[in-house]
Amino acid sequence: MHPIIAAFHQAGQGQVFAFFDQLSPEGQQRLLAEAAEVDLAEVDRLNRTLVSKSAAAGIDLEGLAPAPYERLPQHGGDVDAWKRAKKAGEDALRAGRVAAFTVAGGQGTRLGYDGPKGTFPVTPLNGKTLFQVFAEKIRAAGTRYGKPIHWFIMTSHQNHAATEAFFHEHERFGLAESHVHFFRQGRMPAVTFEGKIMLETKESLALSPDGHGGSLRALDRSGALDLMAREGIDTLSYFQVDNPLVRCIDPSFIGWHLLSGSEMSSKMIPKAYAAEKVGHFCTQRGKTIVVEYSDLPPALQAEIDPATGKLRYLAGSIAIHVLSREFVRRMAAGGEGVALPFHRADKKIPTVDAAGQAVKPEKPNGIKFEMFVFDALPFASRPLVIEALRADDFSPVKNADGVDSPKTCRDDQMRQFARWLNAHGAGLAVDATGLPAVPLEVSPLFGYDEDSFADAWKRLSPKPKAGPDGLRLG
Ligand code: UD2
Repeated sequence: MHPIIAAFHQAGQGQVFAFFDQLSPEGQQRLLAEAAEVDLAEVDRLNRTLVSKSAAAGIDLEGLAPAPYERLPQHGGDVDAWKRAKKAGEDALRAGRVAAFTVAGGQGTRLGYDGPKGTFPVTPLNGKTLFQVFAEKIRAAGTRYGKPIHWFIMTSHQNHAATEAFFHEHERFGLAESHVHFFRQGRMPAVTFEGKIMLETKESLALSPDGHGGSLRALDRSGALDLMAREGIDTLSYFQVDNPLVRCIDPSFIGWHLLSGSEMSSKMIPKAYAAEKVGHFCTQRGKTIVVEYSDLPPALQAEIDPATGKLRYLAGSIAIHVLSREFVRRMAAGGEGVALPFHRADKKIPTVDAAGQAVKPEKPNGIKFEMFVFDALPFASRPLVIEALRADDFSPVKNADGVDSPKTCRDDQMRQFARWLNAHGAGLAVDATGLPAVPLEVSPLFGYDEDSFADAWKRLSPKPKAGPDGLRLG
């Protein structure tokens, strides 16, 4: 018997090869290759901790409290400390110590978009894609600090080839080939409620991406960390693919991280309302943790802090982090007690029945396992949370309509452009929410944040005026 098949039988997972004898030689090779990706000991551990009924416990709330964070100067933060942070971040950028890192392994399922999410058009007038917006921000920041910035992009098996092809087709939006790096995240097998690894077809496993937390081991496995070390990069600016407002390269944030000797730092924004779908920065037993919206009981989410009259668990996690390279390496290596936990999600998983016929389930029939990057926080020394402005950092595209949709995101981009312009006397008419009366778009290559915009605007002569069709800059 093939050693992989024998190992699966020994682990009680022999069902994976139930149809093996009926497969073509190619089909057999495919199944064996996928099976070789599976860490049977890890699956066994997950079966004991997450799948078995006795293991199904709620989240541990003991000693949970809101995490402290560094306030912005305009909200009472230390003005000089923010200035020092910005300077330190700019120095690190000039020294080429910082790389950008995007997790882009997810599919745009909720958005109903077929294709890598980064290829979705988002800007209000030119319809630039998410990837183009990030590429231009990164390119412009490299120019500003005199050092081209490396960009690492994590894809998944489903979208890797399409993502690479998209960048190739667009000549990486002007970034050098040597500075854009793609690598795939790992996969995990789905299991039944009895802990049996599931087949998707007779010749393939039901495999799915291992969550954005898989990015830490994927950075290591792909050689990205070694490349960074060779290039003198020790700091990663981490963001998600769905948020074009993000300051991909934020000197103040980078500087706060470096000056405080933190291994992992995060941005918070005050939650807009109790049920907003973001994580919560908390402390527990001396550690900083993020408790996901689906895990924090609604009563706690709605609790009011009598001292401020605001939500007690106000600090929302918007999935923007700075990570130290060697911290990522340590997390990836694992070892005694150092590992990201897996989370369980019960899902409808297309599979085959005992006769090998395709089954499309109507209710959840199995479990997927995912790791979350924020679960690295409790392992980091001196983790730091800093405040950010929603208007400058967060407007994701997640749903086809309603909140966090293409429309809300376009409007938020235009509000930001109007704010930048009006800060310099452009005199644009805006409504009570700051939305301009005419459409606007500022290219990141003109200005990608308040400072770079201000510099470009000062140089511009004559100053353009918005016509009835709006205004495009850059
Ligand atoms: C995430 C956070 C939430 C909040 C919100 C802000 C989790 C569990 N929740 O919610 O607290 O910060 O974002 O927008 O993270 N991805 C991969 N590989 C995977 C899975 C996801 O690369 O296997 C990427 C995906 O491409 C996207 C990001 O991770 O860039 C977030 O994924 P999501 O849409 O599943 O996260 P969401 O909106 O539930």
